[in-house]
Amino acid sequence: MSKFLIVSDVHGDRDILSQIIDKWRPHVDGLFFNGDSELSAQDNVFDGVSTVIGNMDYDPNFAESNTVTLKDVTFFQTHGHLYDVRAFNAWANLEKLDTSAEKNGAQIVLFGHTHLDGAVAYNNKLFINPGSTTLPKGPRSIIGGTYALLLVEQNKFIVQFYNRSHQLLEDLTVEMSR
Ligand SMILES: [Mn+2]
Repeated sequence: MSKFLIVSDVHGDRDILSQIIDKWRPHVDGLFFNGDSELSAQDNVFDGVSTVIGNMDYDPNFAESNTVTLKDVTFFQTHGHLYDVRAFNAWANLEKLDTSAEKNGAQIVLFGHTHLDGAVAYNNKLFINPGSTTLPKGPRSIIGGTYALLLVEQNKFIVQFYNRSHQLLEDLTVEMSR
């Protein structure tokens, strides 16, 4: 089994980002940050982390998107603002993301921007938004912020969501066959 950490939209909350990465780095096969850190791309919190630029980031050294293959899984990662992702219909407006993911041969699509956590299977891909650790929106904002882990098993993908105290939010787990 392989495991990947996915965090997004910390909006300057470097402490929680550094805490999450320190906690999970020894246990995962890849680390992703989906944009809107408001930090420098060279910040050492991003050592070994795949990052992208968000609409609130001003360091041009962040990539607009990344296609990364780790442990036989191909990820397409981007913030979402360049792909028409919007909060009001976050899970119904995935066409642009899907087209780019398809072109890049990705099975997993990682994004952020909406600050709404969730994972949805669409067009044979798994779309994952870890939510925001710091400025959560929507009905689950009462949780106070979320991030995600992707577990890749032989026949399925499992997405788990965690709160800022690193507690598993079991009810939010999403599975998709592989
Ligand atoms: Mn944001």
